[in-house]
Amino acid sequence: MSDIKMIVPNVPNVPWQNPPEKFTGAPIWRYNDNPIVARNPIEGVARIFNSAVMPYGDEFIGVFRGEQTNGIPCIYLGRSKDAIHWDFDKEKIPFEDENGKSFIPEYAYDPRLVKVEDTYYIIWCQDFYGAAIGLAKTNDFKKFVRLENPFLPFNRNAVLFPRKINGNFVMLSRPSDSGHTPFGDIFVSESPDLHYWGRHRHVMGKGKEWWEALKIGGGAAPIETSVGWLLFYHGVSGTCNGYVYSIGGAILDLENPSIVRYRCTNFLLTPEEWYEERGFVPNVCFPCATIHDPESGKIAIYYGAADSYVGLAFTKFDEIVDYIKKNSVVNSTDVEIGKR
Ligand code: BMA
Repeated sequence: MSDIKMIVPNVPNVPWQNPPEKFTGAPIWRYNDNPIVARNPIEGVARIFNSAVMPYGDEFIGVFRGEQTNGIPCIYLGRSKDAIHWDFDKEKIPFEDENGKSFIPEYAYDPRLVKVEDTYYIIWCQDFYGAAIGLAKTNDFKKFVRLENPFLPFNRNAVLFPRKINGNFVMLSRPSDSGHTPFGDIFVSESPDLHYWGRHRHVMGKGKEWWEALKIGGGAAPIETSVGWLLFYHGVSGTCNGYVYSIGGAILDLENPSIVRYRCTNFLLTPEEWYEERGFVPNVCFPCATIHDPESGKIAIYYGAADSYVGLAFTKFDEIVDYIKKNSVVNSTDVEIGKR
């Protein structure tokens, strides 16, 4: 019996498929019937990928990046009984601002969905005189109130922690430029009220291993555990044939997440299957969410595949933590407080 645990509510109906007999790398395996969302899922939407899901009541709900047939990404709501088969709304999420005025972002991509206390937050990338982070809240998935942009441009990748730390909301983000940024480290910022953000700290930079040697970015919302915040993030290799996105794993300090306790030197999952290697943008595994159950230790990881599909992979909590710890290499900028 393992003495480490996830400090999260039970989700007994977490989607699951048993592991293969053995692994050559990390103990993480793909769902046999991947991809779980195929092309042309809704009228007017050519591809759904880089999307985030979570339990909602006895079922599941999610925010999905849908690339419309004009090529512009928007966020759509989806619901599912088993977290594998999804029904999508035909219309984009109808945000409104804090005065009740309709707000439809010009474009919106890579949404994350995180519950803090009793409220659900959607975090995504949108235009703010350049690519920046958008933020909205909902309590019922009917009314979606868009809040102030948390950060200045350019920043295209952010995810909120699922609880306040020392009384503040906490967000990971990756400052960047407006395009396909050839650099990028993960930073953490705090806010007492989701309007004013500060106390910015560096969390971790690109790795020295080649799979994450170009840039990194936050992925799924960190999972609170007795060893720290378990983070599945993306690491990018800049090859002569374009970027390759893999899934990495790290564990951040519980009370001070700018400190990296463990960081796996190997990728956990890298493009290997046809739906990861072939698509609108080949060679992309881009994690955006997990569904996890502390009782069984099951973790389901949702990731975008080749900017074309949604993929699902599984791991066991104690095995993945063990793998990350055994293969951990942290450098001086990982373990410092991240303030200069
Ligand atoms: C990143 C983001 C992601 C995308 C990835 C690969 O910069 O735009 O949405 O999945 O590139 O194209």
